[in-house]
Amino acid sequence: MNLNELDQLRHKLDDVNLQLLELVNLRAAIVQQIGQLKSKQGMKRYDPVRERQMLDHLIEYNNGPFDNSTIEHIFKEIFKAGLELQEDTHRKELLVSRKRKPENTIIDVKGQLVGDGNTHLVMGPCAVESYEQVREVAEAVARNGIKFFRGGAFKPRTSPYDFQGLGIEGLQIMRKVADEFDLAVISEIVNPAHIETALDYVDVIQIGARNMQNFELLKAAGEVDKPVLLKRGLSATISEFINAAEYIISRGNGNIILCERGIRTYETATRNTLDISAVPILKQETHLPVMVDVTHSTGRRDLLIPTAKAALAIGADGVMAEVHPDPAVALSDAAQQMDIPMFENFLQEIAKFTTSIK
Ligand SMILES: [Mn+2]
Repeated sequence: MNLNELDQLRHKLDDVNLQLLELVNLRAAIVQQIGQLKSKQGMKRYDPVRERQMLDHLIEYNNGPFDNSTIEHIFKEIFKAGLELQEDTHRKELLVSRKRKPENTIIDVKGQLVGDGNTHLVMGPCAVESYEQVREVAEAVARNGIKFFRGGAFKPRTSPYDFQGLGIEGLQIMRKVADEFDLAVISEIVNPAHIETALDYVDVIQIGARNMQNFELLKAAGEVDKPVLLKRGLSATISEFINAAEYIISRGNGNIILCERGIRTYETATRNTLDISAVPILKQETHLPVMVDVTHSTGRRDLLIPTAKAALAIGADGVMAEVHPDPAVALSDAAQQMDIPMFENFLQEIAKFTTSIK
């Protein structure tokens, strides 16, 4: 083959490519017309029987050199691209995505604007154990100008024999104490049937890591008009996390705060591995505020200050941590809760990294 012959063949190939391009786009235009007709008639767009017929027809006329399975593969890709073209472009973009809503979502919780660019701290005990225990922490939280008060009444624990929380009574204690100090209550709800009841007691419904894909719970939280703090699942990818939030917003409730709380990796030095880069990714991909739970992501008191600094430096809207009057006797997470002097030191240490804490 001389060079001239190669050039000629290449020219031929270029021409064929252009013909294919034209034909593929012609096919796409016809597919779009079919899609419009089908949607007018309320018919489903994907028709596997029709697709099978088209493939059989092609194979019948296939004279090679491609074998039938290759032809089938190539045309399946063309069919798929056509089907994707018919899909509503809006439906492909999630309601929580920045593409759908470029501006930040700001959530008003008793006058506190989460997502407004200021730092919001969420502090309180792991679990509600008694009125006195909760009150002691609330007093310290309020004294330090913090407005968000956390405390678990329902505790989904790894072992069924561990303390499971005080339930509704725990929510009642949280509300009573929060009202005394003018705090906003964040507490976890684990059962869709409890969402309605919780509205009387909490200002923010927390959905915990273990329930991130409890779809019935997500839907129930989506149907009420109450902000939701959604924690990332233990082994959830960022995409799964975002889709969990989509379950809530798709039911009408767009007041969602995302909370990175560490993921399970092979590392054992910390209880979980804090995925710090999840914060800017979530801020870029969604319009929702993002917080970081430094207690559960590390499981270590000595790491609370540096991880909180990192969270704020990387752009988190808030930090969550656990405070107990006497962590040594706490009924849950004894090893990682701060006592009150430690908590006050924590606030001083991170002060440089916070914008006005309100
Ligand atoms: Mn805890």
